Amino acid sequence: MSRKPNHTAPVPSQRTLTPGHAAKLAALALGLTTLACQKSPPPEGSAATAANPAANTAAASAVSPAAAVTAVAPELAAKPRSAPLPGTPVEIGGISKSGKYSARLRFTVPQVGELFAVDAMVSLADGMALPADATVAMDATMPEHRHGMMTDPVTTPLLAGKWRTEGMRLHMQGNWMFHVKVTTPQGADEVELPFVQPPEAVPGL
Ligand SMILES: [Cu+2]
Repeated sequence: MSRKPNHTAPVPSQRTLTPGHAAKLAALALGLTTLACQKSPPPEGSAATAANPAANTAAASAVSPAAAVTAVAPELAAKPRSAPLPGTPVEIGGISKSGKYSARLRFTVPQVGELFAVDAMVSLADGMALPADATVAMDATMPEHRHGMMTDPVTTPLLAGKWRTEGMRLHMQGNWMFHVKVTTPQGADEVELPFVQPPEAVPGL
């Protein structure tokens, strides 16, 4: 299944700039710096590996001290090479931090920067249905870069136990964390699911 970016709908990040959005834009500026650094990770052990981190750190620290954190782990830049390619349907799942809830996510691996949707199957950890008044929300962050998405995804119930989140957009390749936030009368809890966004496709490959 190929999901095209929606060119006609307004892009969420272009709405009125609230303080929250401004923070996200600042995070993007930070992210773009890192993206440029990670686009062509040199083979580990090569001479370029030793030279690049220093250059990256210098460039990053000109933007923000936080950006320097992203430049110190060249092994993380190599991980996306083994990730499923864009267009691949994937399913990831796990149990919430305090063990209350279970969430499984189904989506098609997006291109970097492509709007996509995620379907979430959420239940109690033992597989029993959530209470009818349960709410589910979805977010994604890059913990190593200390930023989230630039969009504000919207999650709506589809069927019993199933929710769909529209408006997800991973604007960088690399290590993301999906956060499925579940709230019921028994309490709020969060399922964290790691996902590696693969790099942009190389033309001709
Ligand atoms: Cu990032």
